[in-house]
This record gives sequence, structure tokens and C-alpha cells, in this order.
Amino acid sequence: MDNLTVTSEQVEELAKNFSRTDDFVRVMTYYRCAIMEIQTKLNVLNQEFSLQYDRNPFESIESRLKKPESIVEKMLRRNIPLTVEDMEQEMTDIAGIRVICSFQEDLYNLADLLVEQDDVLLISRKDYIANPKPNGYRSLHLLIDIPIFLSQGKKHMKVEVQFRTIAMDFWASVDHKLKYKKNIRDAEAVVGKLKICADTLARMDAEMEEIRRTIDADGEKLHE
Ligand code: 0O2
Repeated sequence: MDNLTVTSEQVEELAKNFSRTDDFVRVMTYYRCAIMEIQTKLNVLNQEFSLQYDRNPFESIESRLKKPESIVEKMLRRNIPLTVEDMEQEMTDIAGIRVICSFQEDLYNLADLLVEQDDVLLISRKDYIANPKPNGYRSLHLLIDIPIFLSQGKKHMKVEVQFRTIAMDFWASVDHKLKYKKNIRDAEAVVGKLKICADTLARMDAEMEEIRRTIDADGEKLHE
């Protein structure tokens, strides 16, 4: 079958069969366990950080496993053989975690503290905050290797962790809607406006960070 001409119905059918296999179900359970491991690490850091600095570094954590249709669609698009082994080897975003912070500084601190841990291996780091995408997308993406401990032994899993501020997340969720909407009148103008919003939100993040620093510094003086 020519991967370029596969219809959405065919993808759905292939995904249905692929996701029914025992191997697929087992591996997806492992990915779920890997998400739980990272979430626990982040929750521990959040608790400890709040003791030390009197605030929580993150507002919320979201997680998701990529849907079978999206997995199959991407594997076909990238000419990856449709096997569970190749999926584990080649796909890096099956397990995803999104950490939403109020402040940019906290987001970087949290990411550093996570990758410093003994059993966490950083595979790659994409800093779309320092280097935003041309459309204005900003986030810090870490691809992490984490072991999970099973009755049969240890297994290494890949998890993609995205760190964003609330403002970056707001922007990304609006941008995401644009991707799935067809027939938008003057899509070019919308893209342009979104870029302006991304820049405005980036300035706002910087100002909020400044306000937080002032509040923290004055708060310390009061306690002296
Ligand atoms: P979903 O539904 O969030 O999972 P790849 O992921 O391999 O196709 P690449 O370049 O390796 O491509 O990934 P990259 O740039 O690290 O980005 C992957 C994920 O980041 C996306 O996953 C989105 O979640 C997010 N992302 C990246 N660019 C944008 C953007 O311009 N707008 C928005 N809203 N999100 C973005 P998925 O699989 O596309 O989507």
C-alpha cells in the first residue's frame, strides 16, 4: 500500500487491528507506567519547592498516551514499519506529559531538577522558548528515557515532557484549534495575528516574572 494515498478510513482500520494485539496493549501499559514515574518525580519536586520558596512551581500537569490512529498515521507518514518493536524504537511522543507553570524561571528550574536525577536520562532538549518556532510557538521539550521496574526486570521507556507557562499554553491551545479547523476565512491573517499574540504574551511573561521577583525581594526584606 502506498503510504501517501492511505485514507483516514484505512488508517482507522489499521489502527484498530494494530491496537488489538497483545504486544501493543502491553507496551501501552508500560508507557502509562513511565508517565506515572515522571509525574511522581514532578509532584515530589513541587512539594519540596513549595516548602523552600513558599510557592508551587507548577500549576498543573496533563498527560496523554497518543491515540492508536495518530500513532499509525504518523508511522505510515514516516515510513516506519507497523510493528510494536519499530513503534518503540522510532516513535518518541507516544507518552506525553505537559507541565504548566506560572513563571518561566520555575519551568527551567523544574526541568533541570528532573534531568539531574540518577535514573533520568535526557535524550534531547528542544528549547522553543529561547528559540521560538516561526509561528510563535514557545515551550521547552525534553525527551527523557526513564526505567520502569517490572516483575520481569527493568525496562527503559521514552517520555516527551513539555514545559510551558500558562500564557504559552493558552497560545498553544488556540493555535492547536487552528490546525484542526478547515475553511478558515483569511487563514493567513489569523496566523499573523497569532504571531503578534505570541510576542505580546512573551513580553507579559517577562513582566510577570519581574513582578514576582520584586514581590519575593520585598517579602524577604519584611522578614529581616
Ligand atoms: P499533540 O496532539 O500535542 O501530540 P514530531 O512530534 O516528531 O512530529 P518534532 O519536530 O519532533 O515533530 O516535534 P516538536 O517540534 O518537538 O513538537 C511536537 C509537539 O509539540 C506537538 O505534538 C505539539 O504538542 C507541540 N507543538 C509543536 N509545535 C507546535 C505548534 O506550532 N503549535 C502547537 N499548538 N503545538 C506545537 P503533536 O503530535 O503535533 O500534537
